[in-house]
Amino acid sequence: MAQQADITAMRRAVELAARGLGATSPNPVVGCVITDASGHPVGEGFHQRAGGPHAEVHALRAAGVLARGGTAYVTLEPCNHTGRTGPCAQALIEAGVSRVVYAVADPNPQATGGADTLRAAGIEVEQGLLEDEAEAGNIAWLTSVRRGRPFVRWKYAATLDGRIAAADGTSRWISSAESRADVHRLRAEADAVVVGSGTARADDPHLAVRGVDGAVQPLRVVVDTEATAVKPGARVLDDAGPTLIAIAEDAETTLTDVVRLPRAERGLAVPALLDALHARGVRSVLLEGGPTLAGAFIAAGAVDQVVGYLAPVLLGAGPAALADAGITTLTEALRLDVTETAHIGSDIRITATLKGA
Ligand code: AOF
Ligand code: ZN
Repeated sequence: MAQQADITAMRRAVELAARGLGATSPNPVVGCVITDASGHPVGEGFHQRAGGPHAEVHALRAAGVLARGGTAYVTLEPCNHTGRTGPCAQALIEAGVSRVVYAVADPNPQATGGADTLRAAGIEVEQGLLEDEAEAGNIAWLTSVRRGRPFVRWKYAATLDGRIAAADGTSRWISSAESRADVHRLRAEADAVVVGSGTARADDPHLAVRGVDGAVQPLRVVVDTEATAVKPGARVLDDAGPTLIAIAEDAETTLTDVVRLPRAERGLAVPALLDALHARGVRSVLLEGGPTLAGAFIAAGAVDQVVGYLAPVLLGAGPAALADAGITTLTEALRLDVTETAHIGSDIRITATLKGA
């Protein structure tokens, strides 16, 4: 069983890693804590931006000579490659640490192998401490590396009876101000925010991040198959951040920042859209609506995580959060695992992952 001191140090490393969320893409979030030979914390660090020093390097710099004979706690297996920075396994060996504890194995084929290098140098290496927490904290990057496509988080806000608008189409504001602020945090964590043509037409959404300090604006993506929903002057086309309009190969448009994609039975082919985003460096997508696009993503098996804001409001009529997901009978229902519930303002936020995702 892991010692309490090990757990405390790794929990801190997981906390540190989270500080990089939204700023490190296409690289992971990573945290590191170094303790000296008697177990006292002497250095910590986290990965702050892609191309910058890795978490281990920040922590080793802070620890200096006190790292000798100590332990390094890292949320991800130390890298073994010379990429934009040197191999962290080597840096740990040179610093003289005698033990390395890491939570999650590195799935990146270019960087993996750090554990073996450390062991070959006579360092005691342990894997798996707080693996679930570290995995959850780095889920977007880990999923994108393992699957070769962006991690997709589908977010919606609905009434307690599952409706996203009233029968007459009015929808502002179902969820509380706190939930809407929370969504800006989700946007800030994502590399791209995606909506469909129905949402673009009905709401003229801006999709930029507001109210999050130091936020990097995500790529705003509108799936506008027929190229009819986004008109010149639309708010999503302003200069608050980059924008990409995805349209069908044969659609006509005067807009310039478009990507042309093959059609699917209805709308655009979701895998082709994700490939196009991945090729642009997008590692995480926040899918914001509406129900038709969410249904297309679900039907394509392209949703990894669902974040639902449920407001204590009843409507009794009006569209549901999800439409046309290709499910007709209960045996086909998608069963999810709830990973978190939270009170956000007057609402309940439910986070769930698709089984097998
Ligand atoms: C990071 N930060 O703290 C750790 C990483 O692009 P590079 O050369 O910086 O290398 C990135 C790879 O290094 C990354 O995909 C991951 O496999 C490994 N570890 N990366 O950006 C870090 N520890
Ligand atoms: Zn490294």
